Amino acid sequence: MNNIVVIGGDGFCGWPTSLHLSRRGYDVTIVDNLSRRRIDDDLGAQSLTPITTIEDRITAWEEVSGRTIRFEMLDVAQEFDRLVSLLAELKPEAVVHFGEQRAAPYSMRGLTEKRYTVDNNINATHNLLAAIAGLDLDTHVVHLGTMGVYGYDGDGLEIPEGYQKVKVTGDDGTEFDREILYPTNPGSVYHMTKSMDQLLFQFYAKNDRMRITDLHQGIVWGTQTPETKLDERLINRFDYDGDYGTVLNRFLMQAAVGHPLTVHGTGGQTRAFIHIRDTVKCIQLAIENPPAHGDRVVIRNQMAETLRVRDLAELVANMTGVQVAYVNNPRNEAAENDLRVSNKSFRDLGLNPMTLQDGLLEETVEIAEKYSDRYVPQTVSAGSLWTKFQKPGVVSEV
Ligand code: NAD
Ligand code: USQ
Repeated sequence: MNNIVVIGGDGFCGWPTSLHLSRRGYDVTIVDNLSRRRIDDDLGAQSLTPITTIEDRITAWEEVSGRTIRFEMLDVAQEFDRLVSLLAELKPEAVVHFGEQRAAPYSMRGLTEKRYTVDNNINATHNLLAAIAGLDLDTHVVHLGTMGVYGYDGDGLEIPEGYQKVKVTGDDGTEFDREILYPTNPGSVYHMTKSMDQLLFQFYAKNDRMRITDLHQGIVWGTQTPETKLDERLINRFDYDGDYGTVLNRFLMQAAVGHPLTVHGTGGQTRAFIHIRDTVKCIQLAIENPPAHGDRVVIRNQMAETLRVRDLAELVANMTGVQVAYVNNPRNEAAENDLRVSNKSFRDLGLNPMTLQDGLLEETVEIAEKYSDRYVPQTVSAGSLWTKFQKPGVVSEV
């Protein structure tokens, strides 16, 4: 079986993906600069679950599975020559690219974080594409994009998988049919970098006939996969802090320690969700179903279901008895939106994703409650305000 490089393979999605692929016989090399662990230290916000060092993770995996994963500490955005040498040596069948700064609130904290997010994410993506093109490799790039590139001002129109058919009216009234990238409408500097990534992919697919899959993923929830459960040293990370904690993980953690659930605004925001177990399956499906040479970028929507934030809060509150707090929204986003999304392409490849109803209880008991003694109350508040017009504070508790 061929080599697979997983950039960002020490992260929340990257680690379980690396194990999933390794277990299925792929020779996995993790490339990571461990920037995420450094940001944890800077923010004083560690994973709720006790993650071990990357070296210990890899040793544990070898002991448990008999399979070897190689690790290269490398900054894809900064160390271009080392990236080129590694790719020249491995000639990977695919590179899975998770290696970006991925928190919207972190990207809106201040000028330093905005600039870091743009520099890191755009350079990382472009360096990867330029390296593969320069080496003339036949490597398939599988990138983790986000549902957020589409924006959240939906009115019920089903969001297609990346491309939109449009009619353009010329000066003389003649109508032309076009298919364009679905117009992007990012809601944070982070989401903006994912929108910019799309253009980089479009160019390299066209110019260099590179095979590229861009996965527009919804919010990932859950912690463990069958592989990360095999040994406690393999445990995946679980973030609940105001920057990196995603909404459901935050609510589960808050419920476990009796903190009122922090619903932003009215909670009318509808978002797409997928469990980490399905994320890893989707990556394998994407690797095994590459585009043909000369194809445009294949865009797949990677999500299982859509939910409104206040309904999510109600679900968790009903299960645990915790209060719900409606807080001033620190973000600049639509107060209410509909969201209908096509996920036909993964369903056609056989994905039958799990839903919140299937996994919430396990997540509450086996993660949020089990590790609640590691909870640091100071890290819970969402400190990043999107604009000077946003105000912190609780509006009401129910
Ligand atoms: P994460 O922060 O846990 O992992 C990202 C990893 O990439 C970290 O280990 C980090 O050290 C590494 N990294 C960052 N910049 C790098 C660089 N320049 N060179 C080498 N390594 C670098 O994030 P995650 O939650 O695993 O997300 C992974 C990808 O999936 C991101 O691109 C994110 O945008 C996308 N995504 C995540 C979610 C989610 O809910 N977590 C949802 C949709 C899309
Ligand atoms: N929210 C609350 N209360 C909280 C936290 C969040 O009401 O305590 C709300 C937010 O205002 C937002 C929604 O929940 O309306 C989702 O927020 P989130 O932090 O869970 O997700 P988001 O910032 O969109 O980012 C996450 C990942 C990112 C990924 C994205 C997928 O961090 O990497 O790209 O989900 S998506 O949202 O589909 O674009």
